[in-house]
Amino acid sequence: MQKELNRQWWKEGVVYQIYPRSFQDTSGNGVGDIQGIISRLDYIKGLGVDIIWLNPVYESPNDDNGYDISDYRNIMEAFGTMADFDELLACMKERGLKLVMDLVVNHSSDEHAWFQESKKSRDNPYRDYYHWWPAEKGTPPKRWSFFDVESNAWKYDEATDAYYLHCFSVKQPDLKWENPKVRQEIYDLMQFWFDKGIDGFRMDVISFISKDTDFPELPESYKGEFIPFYANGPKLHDYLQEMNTAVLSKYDVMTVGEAPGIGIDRALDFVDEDRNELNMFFHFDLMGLDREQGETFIMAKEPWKLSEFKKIHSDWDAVFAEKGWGSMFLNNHDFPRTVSRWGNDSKTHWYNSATMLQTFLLSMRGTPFFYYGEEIGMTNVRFNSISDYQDINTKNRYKTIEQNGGDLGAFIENEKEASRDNARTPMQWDTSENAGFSKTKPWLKVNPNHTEGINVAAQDANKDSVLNYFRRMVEVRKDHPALVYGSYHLLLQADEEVYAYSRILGAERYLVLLSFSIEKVVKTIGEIKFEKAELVISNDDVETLSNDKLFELKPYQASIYKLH
Ligand code: TEU
Repeated sequence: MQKELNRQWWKEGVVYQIYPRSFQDTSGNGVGDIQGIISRLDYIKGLGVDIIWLNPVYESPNDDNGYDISDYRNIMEAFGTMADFDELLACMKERGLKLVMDLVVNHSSDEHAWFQESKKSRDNPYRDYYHWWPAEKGTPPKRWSFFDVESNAWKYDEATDAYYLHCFSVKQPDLKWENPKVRQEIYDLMQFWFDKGIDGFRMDVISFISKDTDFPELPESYKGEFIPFYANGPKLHDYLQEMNTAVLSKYDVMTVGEAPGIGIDRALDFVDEDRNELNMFFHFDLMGLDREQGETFIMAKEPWKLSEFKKIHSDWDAVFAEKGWGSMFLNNHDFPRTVSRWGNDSKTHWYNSATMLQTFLLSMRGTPFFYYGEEIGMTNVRFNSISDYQDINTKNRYKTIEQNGGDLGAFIENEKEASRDNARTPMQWDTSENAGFSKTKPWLKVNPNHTEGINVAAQDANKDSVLNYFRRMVEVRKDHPALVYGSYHLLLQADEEVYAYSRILGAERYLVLLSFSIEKVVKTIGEIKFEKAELVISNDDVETLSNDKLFELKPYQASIYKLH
């Protein structure tokens, strides 16, 4: 018997992520702003997407581009004012677009008033808002930091002769969730934004919020990988359930946690509807596929295998087949560009691979998240010189390698494929000097390929562009509930060239064929006869073969068929 669909707007919606610094500058400071987003809302609506996830726009000294918040109830000056924000929300509502904000509460900025108070004295009322280790207890047990030149998450502060914990940069002290006052502050600020009318939160490193505040020496099980260790805090689910009761349950909103360190074994603890925690979360299994495992972001020596790519997605789909719900993404502001990483951004294969990957995200079961520029196939910028990079992660790791006398040339080669700045270059609107992003020098260099067809103006005018394929494929998802709610069945499991699966809802059956090969391929899938199959969409010409059990795919071709 077919189970009930449990329809939700956030399952059916397509998400468009905007990194506000890089989207559209209207004030002329080289940094994107809220008025810029407003000016592009018709474009966004015209993509067919439903939900915007906005990276942080709150007041911040920008040590980590807004992920270091100094006031949760104010807008960053470079982005505009609260009046601009209210206008954005109103304009989005007029167009039927939903807004999901970033909630960054594992840590604040060290310039937040709470931390400014906390560091003043050991008996300050805000002392216990952060994790402090008094120096008379000796050096604190090792904890690893993402953005610290020494990779040390403890920073000594002379004023009170104590260390504070910062899992990210020294300017991002971790908030102490174990303190009920901190949790109440967070629930209050969430309520502040919900009362304005926003539609949800993407929750930054939510898997890290709970800590063992005794800070024991690392356990035996610790194998040099901090992320799963950080993600396994003792009270994590108590806090999420409390947050749900206190705030989330009162609104019809969407939540998506960023959950590094969470694998399929613990997935349902977050999103099983009966547990009242979150709607979905981002896992990082795919993002780790072509990286060395451990504490680094270094590219793996071996290329990734399609069979592994399929296994990750098939395993995650299976977890949520009966309960919970998944999310699908191939890149975001922390990872290189989709077409450069998972496809092929050479002139020959760029169009097919960019549109094939769009077809993939839009034909899988979880909610698809697209990152600005993905709809026009934006690529990695691959800066040659450290002076072009702005990202704290790249800059601080460069310093570490420099201090240790390591191979800086090899590091820059790595960053050309791995740096977060690849995904942060300004949106490519047209062929003008700064790609239509700004009238002045942008905060991060524009990718020169905006003059070579990778821009909105050119692609809008061309019916066979990546952009117009994206629009058509979004419509295909909307028109076929089986692509949203249907069950997923992997076919050709071990094949290293073609990713094939079916999506089935009631009597409706669809077959998705995705080639990841740079060669033309001819294959067969059991008894499926292509003569009878009805083509729904393809990004290339479809050949009819004389043997109707065979199908052919051009390099990076994607096709969806309705099966009868
Ligand atoms: O990122 C957390 C983070 O570092 C992971 O996404 C990481 O990339 C992954 O675990 C690698 O396996 C979030 C934000 O997205 C990022 O932009 C911020 O810099 C960071 O938190 C700190 O707020």
